[in-house]
Amino acid sequence: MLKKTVLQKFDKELFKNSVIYNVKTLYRKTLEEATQQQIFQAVAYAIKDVIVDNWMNTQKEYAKQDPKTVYYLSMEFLMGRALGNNLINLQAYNDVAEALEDLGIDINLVEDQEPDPALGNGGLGRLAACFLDSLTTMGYSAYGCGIRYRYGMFKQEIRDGYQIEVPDNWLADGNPFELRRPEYAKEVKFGGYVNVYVDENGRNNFKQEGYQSVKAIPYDMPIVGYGNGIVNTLRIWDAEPVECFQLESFDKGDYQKAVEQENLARNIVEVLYPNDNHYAGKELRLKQQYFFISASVQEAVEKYMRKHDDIRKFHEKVTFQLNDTHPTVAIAELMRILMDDYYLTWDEAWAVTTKTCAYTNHTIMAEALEKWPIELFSRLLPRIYQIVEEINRRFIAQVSQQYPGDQNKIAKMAIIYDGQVKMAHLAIVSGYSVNGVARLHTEILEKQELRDFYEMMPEKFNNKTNGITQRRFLLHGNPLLAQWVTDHVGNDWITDLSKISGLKIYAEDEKAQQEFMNIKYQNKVRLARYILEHNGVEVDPRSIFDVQVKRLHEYKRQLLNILHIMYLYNELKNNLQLEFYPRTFIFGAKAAAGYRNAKLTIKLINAVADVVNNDPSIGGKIKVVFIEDYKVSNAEWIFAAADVSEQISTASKEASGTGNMKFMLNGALTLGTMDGANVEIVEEVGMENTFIFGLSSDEVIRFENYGGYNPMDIFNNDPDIRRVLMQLINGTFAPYDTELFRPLYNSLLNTQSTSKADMYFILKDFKPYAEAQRRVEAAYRDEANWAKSAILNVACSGKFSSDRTIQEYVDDIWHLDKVVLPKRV
Ligand code: 26W
Repeated sequence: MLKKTVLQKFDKELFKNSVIYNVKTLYRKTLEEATQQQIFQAVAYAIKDVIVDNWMNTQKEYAKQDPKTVYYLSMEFLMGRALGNNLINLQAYNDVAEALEDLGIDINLVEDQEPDPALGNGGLGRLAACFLDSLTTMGYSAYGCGIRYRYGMFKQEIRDGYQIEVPDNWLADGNPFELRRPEYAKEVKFGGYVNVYVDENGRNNFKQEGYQSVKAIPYDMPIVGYGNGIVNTLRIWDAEPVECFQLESFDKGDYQKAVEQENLARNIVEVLYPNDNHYAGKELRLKQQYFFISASVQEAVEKYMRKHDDIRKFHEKVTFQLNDTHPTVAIAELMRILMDDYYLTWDEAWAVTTKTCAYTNHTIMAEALEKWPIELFSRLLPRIYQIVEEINRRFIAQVSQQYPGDQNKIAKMAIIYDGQVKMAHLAIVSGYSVNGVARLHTEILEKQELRDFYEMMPEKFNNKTNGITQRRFLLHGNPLLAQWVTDHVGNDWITDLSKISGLKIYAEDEKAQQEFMNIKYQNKVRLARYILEHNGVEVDPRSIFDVQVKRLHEYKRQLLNILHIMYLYNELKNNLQLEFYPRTFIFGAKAAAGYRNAKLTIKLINAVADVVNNDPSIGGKIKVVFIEDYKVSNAEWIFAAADVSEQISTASKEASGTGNMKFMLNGALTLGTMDGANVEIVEEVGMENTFIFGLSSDEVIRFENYGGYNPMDIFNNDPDIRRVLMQLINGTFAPYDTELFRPLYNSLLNTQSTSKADMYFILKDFKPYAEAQRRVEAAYRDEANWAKSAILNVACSGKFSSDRTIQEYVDDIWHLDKVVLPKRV
């Protein structure tokens, strides 16, 4: 087997032998006979061998140093591929690439064999992945806790311009990096009823009876820190039926129950809910939540008690970060364990719980708020519901005391109200910290959405502006630019992104500008090749690459982008001599499977692409490309190749955004609204190096509070906009079905029973957007000045490292101890 010295001081021959050995023992093949997938597996196992040594060593050191640990509780971890990232963080990427080359193997092809684990929807899940990378690189003890979904986010295929969802069987070939840990299995109980017994000490004992249960089995994935030998753990839980077949007591009832329990186990981790920002209230989803939370909290408590004897001091060694409200049952589960298993009093348990749990809010979209019907919640989690009821009862008493006679306060703030359990209220009341994910977002929480809570407990509220890991999104995703940055400012930026500001002095340097533009060009060529291979569309790498990649949602306004493209196309057709800098508009987005307008927007983008890309009269000046199956792996290439970063959400709606930061780091200029973290991007790089347009969040909120605006006024008064809108319903882009895009037209103009017309202010912001787009074109024509702005974007991106974000979480919320491994000989 491979020795651990291999990557500490890379031994090429040892590594090559290890790959050959693995192909032999895993597949009974030689390298020449092995398939690409088998070679990937063999390489992954060779690397895992090294990682496991570091992993054991880290955990041993943690046991010795006993640092405080954060458990990042999240329904989603959008990790992306592991192999390349692990090699980067082991500082072995180039060595391994060379060794593979010796064997006649292209590392890119090997990396491309790995399924891209998509156990997440979008921003929230990817943030969790960046945080684990930063926590580990910075030497903090951390667990990510989540669900090992059998099927992750669906794969997207585009057929006839429509999105088709294809199951993502990411485990089909096995996952070489994971470790099954059956010795840490936990039982999780659902349903039944709660009985109270008085025990011999006169204590009330609460016992859940008549329940169904599943066995939670953890699978551990290593999280490799950059260059520090530290390996943390992402622990994702699989479900198996509990073995309960006792043949003697085998009667009809037991058989029924056994089958039901088996079905429960099979269903619970089957699939990730592909909804982003939309709460659907499905029972299975609540089961998923309690399943992974109960298992994770049980394990956290047991692990603590293996080394300590006083559960009352749990919070001194452990903190739980709730990634949005999805894991909020952790609060009641911890209370349950402390009271029912460790016999703490309510007050003692509450003292521990409220010092352990902290909550991050990721959205203010009303339709995303989790509110479980009491009937469902109490039926599924009877003991947990009792505890939530008691938390609510005590909280309401407190509100009544502080605001005597103010029923309205109770109506607005209660945890249980109107037949519903409000998870955000539970998280705020029971946690010691509530944070938003960008300055503007936190301000909106404090002043609007959570105002009553902020007034009552201002000390809990704080902001943690999101960040991204430069290791994946520059060092791995854009090796050419990464090398160029290192050549100019040294390589400290890899673990301290503030150092990238050293690039500022090169912004006006002509040679640097040319080098930068050349790198961008090469990355555009790489992406163009990908687009040709995957979409069959030829795009010109000399054109402006204008990119919008993110989940498809009305508030993100992909519709604004495509309507503007229709407008540009009209302008060009009107005047074929128009001075027009060639533009490639690139989209990538998955729509929730049941989200009609989102799916129709994908169809519209593809329909416009069909017409525009095939109209010889415009001489290829506009190309529209919809990249199928946008995911972490192709995202890395897309960011690297972008000139323009479209961040055009309706102001106040995008909590932060993190794609915006990835574009900036890769030297794209932001075209955006003053929303989310865009505000802070502008603050860092300067308004003059961005293209900002549109309503401010205050203006949007004012419109919303005073009944909106009338988009018909714009329709009536603006012939350009009117023409574009008419093209939605006159068959310009769907001659075979002129009514096809009617729902989009209606969403902009018709006051329907369910929603306001143009809820997202697309028509209101249309002309300001078009004007900003004209500024983009003018700016791009001045290549030197564009290069200067692009370099400044890279140079000013330091704040947006998730290392900075994590350090703020550590300083203000978690108070973790930094671990340094002793040097190994
Ligand atoms: C219950 C259904 C559901 C599913 C996912 C509701 C809400 C969500 C997420 C909270 C949505 C989400 O991913 N929000 C995004 O979080 C990112 C990380 O903080 C932010 O950068 C994005 O602005 C925000 O939309």
